[in-house]
Amino acid sequence: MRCALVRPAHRSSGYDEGTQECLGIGYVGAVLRERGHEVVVVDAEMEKLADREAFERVAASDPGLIGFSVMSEDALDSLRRLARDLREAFPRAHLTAGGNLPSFDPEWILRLCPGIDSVIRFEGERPLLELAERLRSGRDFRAVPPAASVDDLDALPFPIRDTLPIALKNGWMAPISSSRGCHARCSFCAVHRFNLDPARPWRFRSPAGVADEIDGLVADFGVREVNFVDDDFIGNRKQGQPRARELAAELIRRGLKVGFSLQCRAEWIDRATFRPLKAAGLRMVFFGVEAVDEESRRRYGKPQSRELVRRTLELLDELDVYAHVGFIMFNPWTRLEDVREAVEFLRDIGHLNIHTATNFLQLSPGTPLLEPLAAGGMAFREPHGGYRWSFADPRTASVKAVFDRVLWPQFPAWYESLMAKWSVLTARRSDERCAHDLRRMDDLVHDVAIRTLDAIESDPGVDLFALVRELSERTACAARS
Ligand code: B12
Ligand code: SF4
Repeated sequence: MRCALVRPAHRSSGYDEGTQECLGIGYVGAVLRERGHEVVVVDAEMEKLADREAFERVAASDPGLIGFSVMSEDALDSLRRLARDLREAFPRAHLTAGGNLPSFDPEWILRLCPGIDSVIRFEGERPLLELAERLRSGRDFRAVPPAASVDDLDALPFPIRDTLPIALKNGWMAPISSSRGCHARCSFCAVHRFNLDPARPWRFRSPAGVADEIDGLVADFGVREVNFVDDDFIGNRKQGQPRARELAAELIRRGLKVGFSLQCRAEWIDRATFRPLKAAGLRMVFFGVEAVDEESRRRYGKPQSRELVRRTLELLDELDVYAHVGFIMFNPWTRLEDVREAVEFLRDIGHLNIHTATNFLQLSPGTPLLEPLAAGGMAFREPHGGYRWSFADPRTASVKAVFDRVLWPQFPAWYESLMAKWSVLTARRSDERCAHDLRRMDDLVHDVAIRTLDAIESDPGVDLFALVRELSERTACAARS
């Protein structure tokens, strides 16, 4: 069967020029190809294709099965248009959609895109293959068995890498997935619900299999850096830390001089595991801090202590591994004192920046916190499909509005310096200039945050337009100097 796998273009967030490869398509495409189906990949997001161009690329492959990969509602406008036009041009083709959003909200996708025949929920390898086989042999597609998590990740073929050359040319690292799922149950994250095997919330590949895949990426594409997209690369102490150490040893044994980045929970970051990872090429670690005040930590289901955060950062610093932290500054119940406490803590650990200062709770379908908020009338679906929520305290809404208006215009410059610092880091030389620019912008964030909090705390009725104007002028001045 001729299959086209398509990532629709996303609504632009203004700074995400280009994007890394879509591994979801890579994995489902690999199982189709392995069983003799022809697969064409059209990544309209990565190639910045207009809908018409994406349509023409898909149409040129004369597909019998079209599968859309949809991560978030940002893809919905383009998905809707493509599905409509392809339905009209290929009335006999089967159109399906998979990925995070269709997995958690299949009815919404089917309602919004009447041209789509089916939705494949959760891990798509087995059901998409079954669908293609059924279509090829003229059997009823509705009898595809329900979704289940892949039990043996080592048995899956390596993802197809049709778009990797473009991603590498655009400066992206090769993504690689070495595990799926996570043991934790953070209420702002849907990963644990995407996993359908309660007995094994975190499934992992063997170190040898991962090293083989990296070996292939080096040999076939000249890859020098990979980004592990695992939600929690380490996963647990009993199996996950030894696995990480074995992988490090294997990469060193094979002489694979590949730099890599990963994300994991702070509680798994210890010297015994991270020293060997560093020796094997680890350059950057992302971990979530998310909140410091008691109430938010309780609501997020992420009770890690400040001591753990500090210890983790100290260790990464000692190992010369770049640390990147996630933080959710605003949620519906955030109080002014929580913002102040967070700003000072982040400043103290050196991670107060435009992103950590402005980031807010994002309610994707499947996220546990969405349910009580929607039921309590505090979260609403917007016409484009995303969710918006409201603050319990209007003063916090004012603080966020000021942060957004004053700090967001600086985001592109900050992001550019961050990326420059990151590429400088990966190239293993230090660049004082990037570091200086970033420090200066971080100081600016602190200044804006404290002035905003002081102004709104002392007078909740303060003229916000005047405050934004004053802070924007100061910020623009400081940014120019
Ligand atoms: C890399 C990544 C990105 C990349 C995009 C790369 C891409 N499209 O693949 C970037 C950085 C751009 C990104 C952005 C965002 N991301 Co993101 N991202 C990830 C991450 C870390 C890895 C994705 C991945 O490669 N996984 C490995 C592959 C194998 O799994 P998969 O993509 O789920 O694919 C499987 C199934 O979904 C399905 N499938 C996928 N495509 C298809 C297609 C068909 C036809 C079929 C049948 C099946 C199918 O089968 C695949 C194989 O089993 C995940 C976390 C994770 N580990 O999955 C978060 C994650 C998917 N992202 C998330 C979010 C929230 C976002 C953002 C909204 C964040 C933001 N606020 O900006 C944006 C939205 C992007 C957009 N504009 O739409 C959430 C989704 C929440 C949810 N509802 O489940 C996740 C789960 C992170 C998290 N812990 O919360 N992201
Ligand atoms: S936020 Fe991270 S640690 Fe928490 S459930 Fe999601 S993947 Fe796991």
